[in-house]
Amino acid sequence: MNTPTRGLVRQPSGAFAAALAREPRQPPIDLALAHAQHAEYVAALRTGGLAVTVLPGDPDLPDCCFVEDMAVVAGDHAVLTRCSAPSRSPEQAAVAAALGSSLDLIELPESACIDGGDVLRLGRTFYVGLTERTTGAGFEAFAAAVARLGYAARAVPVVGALHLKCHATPLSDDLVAVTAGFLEPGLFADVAELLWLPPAEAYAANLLPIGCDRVLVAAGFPRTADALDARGLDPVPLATSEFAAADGSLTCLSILY
Ligand code: CIR
Repeated sequence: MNTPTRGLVRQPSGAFAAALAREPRQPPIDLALAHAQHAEYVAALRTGGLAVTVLPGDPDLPDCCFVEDMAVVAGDHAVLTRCSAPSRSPEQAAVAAALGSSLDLIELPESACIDGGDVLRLGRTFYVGLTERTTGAGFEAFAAAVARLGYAARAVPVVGALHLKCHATPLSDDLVAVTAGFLEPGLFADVAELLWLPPAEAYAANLLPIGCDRVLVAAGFPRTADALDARGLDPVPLATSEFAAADGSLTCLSILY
């Protein structure tokens, strides 16, 4: 995995309390707390040495802080995804404009539905979760786009989660953190070692490596942090309660490249 040097994030919308959520939380999202947690996230990326561009939130786009879903970086290109949630499509313009200053942009056909949260890369292969957000047509279109850049793509059936990266996140090109019991055990076994995480802490399987063995992990999941530590990695716990309330976690909040 090439160590990223840049990050793109977007502040929570003033309407973040109206973000999509499969089971809306009571009490509702606390916007001030969301901003504070987001600021801590940005600070952690910067402490890790990343140059971070922070886009302002848009009061008309409740989910706009979840930039990951809008684009997937492949080398010096960014594939612009197509989010199947209609309220989210307009989030992409600002993300594309920011990435377009340093990356070549690739558009997918309108028939393709694919969220960045469903895409992870190990070396020259992208794994794409088939979920309620990413269709077979989305996978096919994405696979064709990255094939032209010299990458392979494999589809991964996912059940019981919004996105593939709810259950599996790469910690390096040859190590993937996976929640036990959620994905087919042999899925990455031919290309990467698996770091099994406890199902009781399933939310914390969404981890974000930021270089120098540092890994951002949701706060409050000690067994996951211990598993990282035992592996010689440096877990950096961050509070994510307000993003979790909108079905989001750590990777969702940035595009690192
Ligand atoms: C949504 O439902 O689209 C947002 N509320 C959450 C998106 C989370 N994104 C991600 O996991 N990549």
